[in-house]
Amino acid sequence: MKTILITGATAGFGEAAARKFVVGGWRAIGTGRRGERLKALQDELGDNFLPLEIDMRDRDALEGLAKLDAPWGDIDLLLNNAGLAPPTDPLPATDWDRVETVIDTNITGLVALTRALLPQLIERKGQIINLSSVAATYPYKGGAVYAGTKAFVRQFSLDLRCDLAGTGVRVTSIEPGMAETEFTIVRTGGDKDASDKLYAGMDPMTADDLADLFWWIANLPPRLNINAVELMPVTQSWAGFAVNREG
Ligand code: NDP
Ligand code: 8X3
Repeated sequence: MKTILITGATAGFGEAAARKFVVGGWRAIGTGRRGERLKALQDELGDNFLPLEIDMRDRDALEGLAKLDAPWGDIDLLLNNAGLAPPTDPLPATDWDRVETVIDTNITGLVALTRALLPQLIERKGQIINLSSVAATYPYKGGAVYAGTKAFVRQFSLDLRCDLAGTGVRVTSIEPGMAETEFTIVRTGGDKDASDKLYAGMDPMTADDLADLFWWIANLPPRLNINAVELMPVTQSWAGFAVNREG
């Protein structure tokens, strides 16, 4: 039986991935700050789901994930999914706490956890799937900090492959566009109406779409590395450059 470690399993992509992998016969370790949600997921999924209440900003706790007892310690796949965005306000108008939380979670936590798990992933010829975003490639107004963190994740994923040459460890950067989860509710500081409005009438991707993609990548032959996957709902595309003619 294989084991996946999913960061951010309390909502969205991570929660859907936990269901997909446990139902598919894997063991799943799920982390997040909301312990009651992890407990509910364990009640639903049973003994093959291990809930661990961990904040991505707690480096000691992240490093502890590399020292779990068997069978949980035999991690085959690290799904670096936990992440969030600050509001799309201009940077000077955005609370520093929000900015710092996003950078610490999306970048520092992800790197700390990956670094801690790499020795055992190398030993097991394991796999890493990192959540980047289309925001890593295509700029939009109010996206600077979030997009910057996701560009980091994309480049970190590609460069890590160079370090891991010859180890058999696979690394993938997933770069989704709009998917309806709690992402926009969190980004707007809890504004469910704003979130509903953003996704209204545009048939966004779902958390299950992403879980299906993770499952496909996890079950490919070990000779194959998917470097990066960029995906969007059919209804989302690009708006072109903005030109300011007033100087
Ligand atoms: P959700 O808001 O639905 O879920 C985010 C998850 O991340 C939650 O489980 C949350 O857990 C966890 N998380 C956030 N901050 C922390 C933290 N400091 N410590 C521990 N866990 C944390 O969002 P999505 O499922 O949509 O997002 C998952 C990933 O996909 C993110 O990295 C996001 O940037 C990325 N993404 C999302 C897109 C979208 O349109 N939805 C598109 C492209 C990329 P808790 O709050 O309980 O700690
Ligand atoms: C989130 C996708 O398009 O809202 O990463 O920036 S988008």
